[in-house]
Amino acid sequence: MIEEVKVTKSIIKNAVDELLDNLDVDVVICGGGPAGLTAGRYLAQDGIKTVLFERKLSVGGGMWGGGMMFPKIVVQSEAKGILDDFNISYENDEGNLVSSSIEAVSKLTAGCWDAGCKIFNSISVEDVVIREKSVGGVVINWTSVETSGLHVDPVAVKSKAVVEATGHPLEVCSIVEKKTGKLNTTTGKIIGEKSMWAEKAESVVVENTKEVYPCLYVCGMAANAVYGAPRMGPVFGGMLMSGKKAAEIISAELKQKQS
Ligand code: 48H
Repeated sequence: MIEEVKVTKSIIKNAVDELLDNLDVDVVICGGGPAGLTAGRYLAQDGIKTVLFERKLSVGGGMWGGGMMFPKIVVQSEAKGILDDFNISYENDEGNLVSSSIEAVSKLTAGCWDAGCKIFNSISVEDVVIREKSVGGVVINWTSVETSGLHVDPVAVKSKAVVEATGHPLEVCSIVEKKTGKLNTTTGKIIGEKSMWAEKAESVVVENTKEVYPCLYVCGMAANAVYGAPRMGPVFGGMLMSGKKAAEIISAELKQKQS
């Protein structure tokens, strides 16, 4: 029998239990765009306890809209293995792979979830936890608190590593730059995203995927923005490969620390 208060209790109890289970984890991913979702899948698949916080109701970031709202994305052939891992279909169009942005977001999300990465939506990362000279977690609040401008203190989540995957605004790096004054860039500061040059942007995004501050790893569009590289328009292979690389370096780092 469906009884309203029972429904209410089921929802609140299960949601709170899930959040409580994910307050002390191996990795926190900030942002559920293509890079964050890809990182989440490969980390969780490797047995690493991973949680992803997404500001909006829906994950997927800038992928839903394809290019100028034509719901197609281009993925270069180097990233074909990742499309295959997520069972995302594609057409080969003059050497580039073309997929539906709707199918791609849905399957990246399902792949991330099925691998065991916990995804929490409507939660914004508004700060980081700092221990000595490294990042030790994130500070979160409901997005609705942020958007309504309420003065409500946030809460903290502990993790061994944090992934900055907030895309163009690189919110986590901005906070760390402001509060610690030193990132692992040539200037110690955010260098800033450059104008479009797809070929160059895609060739450097994987290289720019690295530890930008102790225990803080940057991937996706944020990686090019922090290291002063160009944007690439609706080409998404670099986002997928960057997310995968972030997972690989963090996984190797955590295993080394454990041994
Ligand atoms: C929680 C947050 C916060 C926060 C933001 O923008 P995204 O899609 O980022 P990527 O790097 O996975 O992919 C970039 C790609 O979509 C893109 O924009 C490209 C390729 N542009 C090229 C061009 O030339 O323009 O996703 C970031 C996600 C979003 O869903 C945000 O809502 C979320 O992060 N987010 N989540 N806490 N503080 N800030």
